Amino acid sequence: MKNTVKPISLTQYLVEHQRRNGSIPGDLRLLIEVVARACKRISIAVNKGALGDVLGSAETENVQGEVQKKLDVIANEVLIEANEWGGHLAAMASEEMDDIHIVPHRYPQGEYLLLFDPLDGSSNIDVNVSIGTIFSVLKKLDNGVKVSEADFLQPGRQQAAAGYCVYGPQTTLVLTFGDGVAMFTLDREQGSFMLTHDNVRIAPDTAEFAINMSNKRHWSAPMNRYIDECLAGKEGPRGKDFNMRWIASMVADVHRIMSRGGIFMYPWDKREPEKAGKLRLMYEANPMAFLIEQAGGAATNGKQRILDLQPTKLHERVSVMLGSKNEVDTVTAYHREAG
Ligand code: P6P
Repeated sequence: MKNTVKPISLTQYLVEHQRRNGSIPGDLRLLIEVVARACKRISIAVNKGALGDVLGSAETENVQGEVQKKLDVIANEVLIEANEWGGHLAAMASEEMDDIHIVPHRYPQGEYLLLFDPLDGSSNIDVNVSIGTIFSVLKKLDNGVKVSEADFLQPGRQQAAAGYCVYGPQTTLVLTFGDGVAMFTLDREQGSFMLTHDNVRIAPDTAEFAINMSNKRHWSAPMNRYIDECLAGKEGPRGKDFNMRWIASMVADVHRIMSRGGIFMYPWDKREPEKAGKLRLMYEANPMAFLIEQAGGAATNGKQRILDLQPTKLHERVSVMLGSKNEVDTVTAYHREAG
């Protein structure tokens, strides 16, 4: 993707965007700037690597039953501490915390809810592969009742904003407020995120798929049908060869799709049939689906639009197929045909 914009700062972008579109009220602008500053701090911690005693296991487990990495815990604490005093939030929810974190009474409460996976792909941390922070912003229900988990259980189409920050060769923040997608690259000399891409668009067709092929024997028939056709290449029903990528860090795989198209899939499989999928709806699939749709792509769970799913639990999981629209439509059609 070539850089086609004047590199203005994130702050200038947010002010000008609000002046132009009115889609970023003051508290939302403050929230995004605070999250961006937290991502800068996380990027610094991530970049220390072995020099900063931040690698390895924290010897604790999260609500998912996953062993937490030290950086998972650090990133979570950075986001909580950065966001609880500003008066823009009522509460937060994180992949790393069982329950919601209500803004303490010593601080003013705002109308927004912030959900995040503080460090997605953390199995890649110790081997120096790109990881990232994913976040989603909802508005508290206007019901005059004290904020609770019920306020968070809104379909993804209700999001006020969503984004991720990928900690890779560059630290890049990708944002949407529901009127397009913009990318900001961290200028470490200035310490500022600078606009490097605006109105990001994903091509509707692609020849690149991302899936963990080692799970193939556990997939459903339509999932196997779609991948088998991709693998059959030019001589097969798709009439073209496909390439494959799998970074095992959703943020990095999605960023590649944002940058050059593609389709990412983490489908249901029969190892744990009671689970809809591996990825989490509220703070992984919903924010990524919002961004992908805003860039002209599509995102389904194989049957329905992800952004239309009505959550029932804070940490519920979902099957995910997202990226170039025509490919997502094809794999979704196969699932629907299979019933
Ligand atoms: P697997 C990372 O743990 C994550 O939640 C996503 O970022 C990533 O796409 C997926 O899991 C990788 O899962 O089973 O391939 O290790």
